[in-house]
Amino acid sequence: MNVPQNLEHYWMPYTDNRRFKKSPKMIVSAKDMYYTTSDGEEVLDGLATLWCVNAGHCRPRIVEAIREQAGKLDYASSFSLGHPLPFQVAERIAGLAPETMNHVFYTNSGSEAVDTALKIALAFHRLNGEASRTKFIGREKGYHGVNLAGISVSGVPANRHAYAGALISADHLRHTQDLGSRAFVRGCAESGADLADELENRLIPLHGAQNIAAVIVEPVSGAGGVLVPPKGYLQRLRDITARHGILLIFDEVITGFGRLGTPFAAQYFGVEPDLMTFAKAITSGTVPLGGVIASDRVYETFMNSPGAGVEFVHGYTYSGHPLACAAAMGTLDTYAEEGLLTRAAGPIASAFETGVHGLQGLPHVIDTRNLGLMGAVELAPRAGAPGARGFEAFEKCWARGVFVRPIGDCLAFCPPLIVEQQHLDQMFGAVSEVLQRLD
Ligand code: PXG
Ligand code: PLP
Repeated sequence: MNVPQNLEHYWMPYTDNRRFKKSPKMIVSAKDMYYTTSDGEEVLDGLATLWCVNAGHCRPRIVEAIREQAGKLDYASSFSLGHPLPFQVAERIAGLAPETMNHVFYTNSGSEAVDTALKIALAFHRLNGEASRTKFIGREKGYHGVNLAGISVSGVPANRHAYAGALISADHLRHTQDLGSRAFVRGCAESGADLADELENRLIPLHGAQNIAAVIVEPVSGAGGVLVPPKGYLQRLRDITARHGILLIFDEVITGFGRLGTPFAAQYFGVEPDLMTFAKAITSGTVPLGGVIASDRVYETFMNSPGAGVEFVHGYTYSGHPLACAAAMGTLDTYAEEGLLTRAAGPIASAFETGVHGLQGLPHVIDTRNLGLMGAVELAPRAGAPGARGFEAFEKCWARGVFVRPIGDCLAFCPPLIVEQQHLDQMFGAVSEVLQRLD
């Protein structure tokens, strides 16, 4: 296989470059549930790569849609011009989204989707004569991408510290994890909805509702370690935000497009936010595409704004890119034809749950958790070396031909939605063998 000799010029994202370049893990091709490495080994993709390849790799309809589009209309801008595909994709997304959420603004990534949603919230309040609503509320352990506004609302400490002076105004709810009373829970915990009351009891009195633009949360935290909300928690956030004129944003970059067995997590939980972000699985990871879905109320506020001209002063060169939209069409076709958006509500999700919780009792395991087709096992950290045990477990799983993601001392599982029992057996079998022998 063709492995580049010179690795120096690529400054790799979110990577220990020095470590990687000493011993590179190089993927050269992929099909369905598996990668092939430069050594010719097959590796099971246990994380839909980065929580996005929901249809599996190199699926024919998606490949064909991209190929065909590249030769037909390679690029056209969406700034005061149009081309058909983004309209068609938006109609399909609106058809999948909750009833009152019908308007799609495109970005190229989840990070851009988050910044876009926050800007929509600010501009929305200004149009309503409430320009003092500029503060955002995020949540500890939340991940909202890497742009400056996104890391301001995010609650992963390592992503924020180096940029502290440049963050926008935000405060944070507590996260919902409690290893004391809610470890090894299957799905949503019965207790803990009252954690949402902190918004009304502490944060709103502290900052003043009239100064708060929006609350942003992932329905299920992903990159923070797969934290599943307690029953009723998200509904309570909805009730409180509505009472105080605060917008609620669901960051569905991971949960969107079938991860919980419904098109969006909003439907799984039966809670309608004002704005939802998406990215990743809209194209099954094939071509960068993200966006924000706005409720009718939010969209109409912009469309009814006084005067003529651009209603929302925002947009990316590649918003609604033809290749990305073609990939989205191929992806949505694949999801529809194979019933993938509901698969995580069926028997395979029960088998996944059994697999995740089957790790309980193995050495170092302090929690197992799951919802739909996302889950995690958490290991006790080594004294003085947080994350070391998790990273070693990840490397040993990779050596056994299974890719799962280390998040500190957690291993996260998020397989493509085409996953079958034999893949679950392979994945949890490898993890179990590794954990049994780990220091
Ligand atoms: N919001 C959420 C909820 C995400 O999970 C983003 C925004 C940002 O999307 P982009 O496309 O800009 O990366 C994400 C992305 C990890 C990991 O550590 C997770 C993500 C990205 C990279 C690493 O598991 N999620
Ligand atoms: N920087 C410069 C100099 C630009 O001209 C542009 C876009 O025209 C951007 C940044 C933003 O790029 P994008 O629209 O791809 O986000």
